[in-house]
Amino acid sequence: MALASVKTITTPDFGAATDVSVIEILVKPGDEIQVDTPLVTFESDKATMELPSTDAGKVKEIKVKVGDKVSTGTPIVTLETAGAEEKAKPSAQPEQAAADKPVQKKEQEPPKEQKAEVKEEPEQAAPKKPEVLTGEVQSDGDIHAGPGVRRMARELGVNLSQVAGSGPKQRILKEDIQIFVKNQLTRIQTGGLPTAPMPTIDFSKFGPTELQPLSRVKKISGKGLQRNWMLIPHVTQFAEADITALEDFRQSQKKELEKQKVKLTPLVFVMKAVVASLKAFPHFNASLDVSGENLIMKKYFNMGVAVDTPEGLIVPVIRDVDKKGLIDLAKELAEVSERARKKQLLPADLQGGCFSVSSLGGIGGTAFTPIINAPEVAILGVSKAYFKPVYQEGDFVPRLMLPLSLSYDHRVIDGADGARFIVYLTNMLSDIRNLLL
Ligand code: CAO
Repeated sequence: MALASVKTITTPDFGAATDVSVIEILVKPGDEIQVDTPLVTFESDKATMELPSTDAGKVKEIKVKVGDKVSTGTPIVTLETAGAEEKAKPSAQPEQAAADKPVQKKEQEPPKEQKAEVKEEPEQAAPKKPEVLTGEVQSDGDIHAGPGVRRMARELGVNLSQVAGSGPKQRILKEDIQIFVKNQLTRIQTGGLPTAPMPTIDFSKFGPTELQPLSRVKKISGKGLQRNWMLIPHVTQFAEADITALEDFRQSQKKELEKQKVKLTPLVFVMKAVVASLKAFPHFNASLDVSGENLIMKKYFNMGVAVDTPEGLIVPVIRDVDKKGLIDLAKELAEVSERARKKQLLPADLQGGCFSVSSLGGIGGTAFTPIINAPEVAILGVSKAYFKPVYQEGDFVPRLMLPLSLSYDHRVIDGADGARFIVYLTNMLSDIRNLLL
C-alpha cells in the first residue's frame, strides 16, 4: 500500500568547498513539486547553482535560510513523498531514514539542472558597468546572477550583459531585470529615447522610514498623469486677468446668495469665460482621433473640474456649462465636489469632458503647469488672485489679478492660438459684461 513518507534532501558533494551560502529559497512549505524543481540557489565565490529536487512531493519544511553557509550533506528541505511502499518504509524515524539516504535519485549522474546551471565566475569579478545603452556586450564571465535570475532573463529575452546589478558585487537580482524591462518598455513608448533607470535606494540607510501604500485613486490617476505627461507635447502659457470688477460684483452678491446656501466663488465665472473662449477657438474643444490625423470637434461644452479629495485628485465633469447660469453652476460645483470627497461619484460623473479646469485659487501659489487630461487638448490652471499695482492712464492703481496657466497640446494648438485663447479669456474675465454677449 502506498503511504506518504518524509525525505530529506541534502546538498550534493561540494568537495572541499566551505564558503558556499544559500542565496535564494525557491520553494515554500506546502508547495507541490516535481523531480528537478529547483529548491534553493547556492553561491560560492566562484559559482552559483540551483539544487533540484530528487523527488516529487509536498515541501514539508525548509531547513535553511538565506545567508546560511552549507557544506556537503547539509539538510535543505524535507519532502512528503507519496509513492513509498509501506514495506519499504522504515517503521520508525522515517525522516532520519530518508536523511540517511539523501539526495540522489539519479545516483549515477548529478541532477540535470545542477550541471546545466553552474556558471563559473572569474576570481576577481570586474566592476559591472551601469545599464548599457550603447549596445556594448560584456562577456558572461563578468556577470554575477543566480540561476533563477538567469532563467527569468532567458524567458524575457533579456541580455544580462545589459543589466546593472544592484546586489553585492554588482550581482543581478530579479528586481534589476524587472527595472530593466520596465525601462525598455518606456524607451519603446518614448520612441527609443534613452532613459536612465530609476534609482532604487534603501532610504532606511539614511534615517527612519515607513512604507505607505498609495491610495487607489492615486494609483489610477497616477498612471493617466504619467501617460499624458509623457505622450502629449505640453506648452504652458501664463497670463493674469484683472478681476477687480468681477470681485466687486461677486462680493455684492455673496451675502444674499449665502442665505440660499450658494457659494459663489471666482471659479464659476472662470468656467463661463472658458466656454466663451472655447466657442471663439473651437480647436480647444476637440480631441485627436486614434489615427492622430483628424480632430474630433465637439459641439457641446462639458467641463472637468479637478477636485482635491483625501484619496487624491478626481475630475468630475459638469455638463452643458454653456446652458447653465452662475448660480446653478455654483450649486452643481458644490454638490459634485462634495460627492467626490464622499466617494459617491458614479463612472458617468467622470466621463464626457471637453476641457478641464484645475483651481488652486482657494489655497495659494502664483502659477503652475497643469497636465492635460487626455483626450482633451487643453487645461486651465487657476491660482490665487492678488492685488498688484497696474499702470493705468498715467498712474499705478491697485488691481485684483487672477493668475491663469493654460497648458495645451502643441500637436493641435499653435503657440499663437494658445496666446490668443488666454488673452481672450482674460478679457472675458476683466469685463464680465462680455459673458452676456
Ligand atoms: N483667488 C482667490 N480666492 C479664491 C480663488 C482664487 N482664484 N478661488 C477660490 N477662492 C476663494 C473662494 O472664493 C473661497 O473664499 P470665500 O468663501 O471667501 O469666497 C475660498 O477661496 C475657498 O474656495 P473653494 O476652493 O472652496 O471653492 P472653489 O469653487 O474655488 O473650488 C474646488 C472648488 C472643488 C475646485 C476646490 O475645492 C478644489 O478641490 N480645488 C483643488 C483642485 C486641485 O487639487 N487641483 C490641482 C490639480 S493638479 O493639476
